[in-house]
Amino acid sequence: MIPTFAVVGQPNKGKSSIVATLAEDERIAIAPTPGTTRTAHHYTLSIDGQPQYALVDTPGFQRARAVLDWLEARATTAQERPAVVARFVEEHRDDPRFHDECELLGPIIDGAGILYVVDGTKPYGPEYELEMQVLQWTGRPRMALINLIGDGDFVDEWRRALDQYFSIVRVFDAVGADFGTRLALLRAFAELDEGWRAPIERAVDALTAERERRARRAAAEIADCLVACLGMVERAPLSDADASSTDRRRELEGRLLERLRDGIRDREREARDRVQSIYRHQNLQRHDVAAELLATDIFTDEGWELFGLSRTELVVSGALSGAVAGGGIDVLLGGASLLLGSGIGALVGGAGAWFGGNELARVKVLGQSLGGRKLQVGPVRAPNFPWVMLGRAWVHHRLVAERNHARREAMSLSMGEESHLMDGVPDRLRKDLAGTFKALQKDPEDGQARRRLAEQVETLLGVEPAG
Ligand SMILES: Nc1nc2c(ncn2[C@@H]2O[C@H](COP(=O)(O)OP(=O)(O)OP(=O)(O)O)[C@@H](O)[C@H]2O)c(=O)[nH]1
Ligand SMILES: [Mg+2]
Repeated sequence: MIPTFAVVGQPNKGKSSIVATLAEDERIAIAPTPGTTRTAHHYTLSIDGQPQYALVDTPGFQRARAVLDWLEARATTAQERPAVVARFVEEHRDDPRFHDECELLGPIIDGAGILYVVDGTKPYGPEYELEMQVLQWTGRPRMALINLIGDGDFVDEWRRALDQYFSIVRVFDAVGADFGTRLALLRAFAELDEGWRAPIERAVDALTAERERRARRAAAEIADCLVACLGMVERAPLSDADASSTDRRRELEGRLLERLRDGIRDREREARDRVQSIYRHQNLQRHDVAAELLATDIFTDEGWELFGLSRTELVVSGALSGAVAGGGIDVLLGGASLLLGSGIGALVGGAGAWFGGNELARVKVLGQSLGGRKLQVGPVRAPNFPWVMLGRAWVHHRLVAERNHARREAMSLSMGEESHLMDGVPDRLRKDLAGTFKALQKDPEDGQARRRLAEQVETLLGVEPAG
């Protein structure tokens, strides 16, 4: 049997939250109403298909006094106590009065360790003593977790009480705990029972290795998305009538540009979903954060200011030179600058933020022979474009990777007005990325540049964003 821990306590103390955090399961029901969990449920944390440990979510204690009375009326010596608890469960399986107690004691009798959860922001009281005694009667290894739900601080009095019944007492913030804190808690589990030491150590190693793998996979997804978006184009047949009327051609360009932007948005969304899946956060909401920056559309000045490079950074990293020196728009037919002043400013929400001239996307006319001509819009040429995409992906990854599975509100990003995300990127890495972006903007199929990008993104994911 893998190390298994039954998470028990009174209703609404964060038991399910602790299970969700440690089992990395975002589907477990967590709610502010007591009695959310009605039956005991096993959740196994597996890595690469290998079960590592299991948590049992249970309903809260309801009638500890009655249970204890029943137990005390039956056992005479300490060594008989666990058997008497087992008998209690056996005899009350179908008794609705003790439904919750049978659900929570069952897994313990079956061999689970006990994680007893209390809320350290509420005062200690004698009613808890009864359930601690019931747990003590089971004779199973047990640890107490002081969760912090509200604002009060009664941790010291809780500690004094819990120390009497539990070999290990820890403060553990179910919703706020980050990866390191979770590992520390797992290591404490290993101390509860000699038999759990080796499997828990294996689990800690597996989790650590898995975390590195996840970052690598996420970096690859982000790099793939960048490459796809840097090379993305939209094409449509260009009729003679379209070609000869400036208005009609501009209208077509506008439509294609809109399609290009949709394509980029979709591809970005797809990459976000994949990164969230890697971290088992498939259902984490992003759209509720509409007011928040991460949800801002990629094609806004605000997003570009925040996530991209500043003008100075663009120059210093060398990202600007080529694209801006090249300056104009690549028009193969007509010789006119199709995009300049053609309403693209309005389409993209102001050209100022693109930091590199007015050009957003390249416009080309392709193929003048048999198949007829085509108008092509894209790829996006603005020098800051890959930086904005990368900055957004970086922040999203950070939020997802750090996020604990008990936390259910939508993601939000708090960054100061003045903060500039990319300030946190080491100069060397920024220069390397600029070089790779330039290579990819020139040739999105450049295989070496693609590999370099995946590596550089992986390095970036390990950097703490500024702001
Ligand atoms: N701020 C904060 N809220 C928490 C924490 N842990 C739990 N909560 C909240 O407390 C409420 C109850 O959490 P649950 O995990 O459902 O509690 P439970 O003990 O499983 O409750 P029952 O299943 O009803 O017995 C939820 O609204 C949680 O979001 C915490 O560490 N910090
Ligand atoms: Mg619950």
